[in-house]
Amino acid sequence: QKTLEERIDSPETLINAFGEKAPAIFDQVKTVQIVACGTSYHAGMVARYWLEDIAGIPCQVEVASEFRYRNHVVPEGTLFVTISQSGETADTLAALRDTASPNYVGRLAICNVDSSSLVRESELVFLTKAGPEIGVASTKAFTTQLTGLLILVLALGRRKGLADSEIEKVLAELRQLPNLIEQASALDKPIESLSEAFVEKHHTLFLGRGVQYPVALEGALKLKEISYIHAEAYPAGELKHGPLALVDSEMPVVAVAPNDELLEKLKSNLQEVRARGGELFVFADKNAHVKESEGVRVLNMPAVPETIAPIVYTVPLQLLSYHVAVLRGTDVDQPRNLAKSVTV
Ligand code: F1P
Repeated sequence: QKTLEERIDSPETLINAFGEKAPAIFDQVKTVQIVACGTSYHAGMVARYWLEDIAGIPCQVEVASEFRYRNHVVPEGTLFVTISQSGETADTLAALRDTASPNYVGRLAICNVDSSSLVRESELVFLTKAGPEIGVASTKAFTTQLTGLLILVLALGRRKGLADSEIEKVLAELRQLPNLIEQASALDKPIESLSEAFVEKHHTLFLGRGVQYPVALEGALKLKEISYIHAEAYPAGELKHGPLALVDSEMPVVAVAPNDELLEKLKSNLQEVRARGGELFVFADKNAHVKESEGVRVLNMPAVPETIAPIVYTVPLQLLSYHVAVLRGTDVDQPRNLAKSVTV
């Protein structure tokens, strides 16, 4: 069986990743509706930034658990995309079964399990092939979902006139991904050392801007799921619209700020946190030379091309939650109250 890299080694082969009905359906797509739960929903939020930014295709994202509880105005030419590790999440399946409008031109499942209901009931499929997730909380499912979604963005974008040279650029970034994920994983020791600061805390705030906001949401979800620390994520600019009231020395704040421009924009938010005694943890590009100081700890990340940064920056956040959970003695693989697939 060919690997993904062999199947989609050039712009014209991207479409092969979605099955034989893809060319006819993709030609009709004017807009995309993404529906998913939990971690998979966060992957969909990242994809919205990519779809609008790279391919110029409008996109809506909604949690599957809400989708069927409101009436939808479905624009003509809507591609309905579900994302799910298991392919058995009841809310996601119910949303898929609620797509009778003729304005939906096709249903695409981005899924990890070939034999799942979601795959069976969708005319288009992208299999993430992440292998079985050992723990309940999705981890490698998320990074592979993002890879699949980026390929979708390129394939749809090409049909809307996105130049092959632009597509080649992103494909070249994607080829660097295994190496960059390895480099991010190699930061395990420094992340373990940072994790000690969270063990005794009851709350944590995650901040991100733009496409890193859903990554911050995912960081907060992982911390909640496996270490049972209350965590919230906000777009950095929202800090002053409420959450700042919560910040004191008992509230560690994690900022995901891959590049200089983002760091510059985040600076005033970070100062506000420091002024209130909140300890800051900045995950930034090592070339941004962010300095550690009193109350500011820095995780120096490898230099990462912009488009794939959300995929790479997810890894240290997952590792942070893992180490906090281990130190707190919780069961990382079987968190209390959670099930691998929520089928009710
Ligand atoms: C959705 C999900 C996971 C979460 C946990 C419960 O599952 O919310 O993101 O980590 O496993 O279910 P899925 O639809 O992606 O299988």
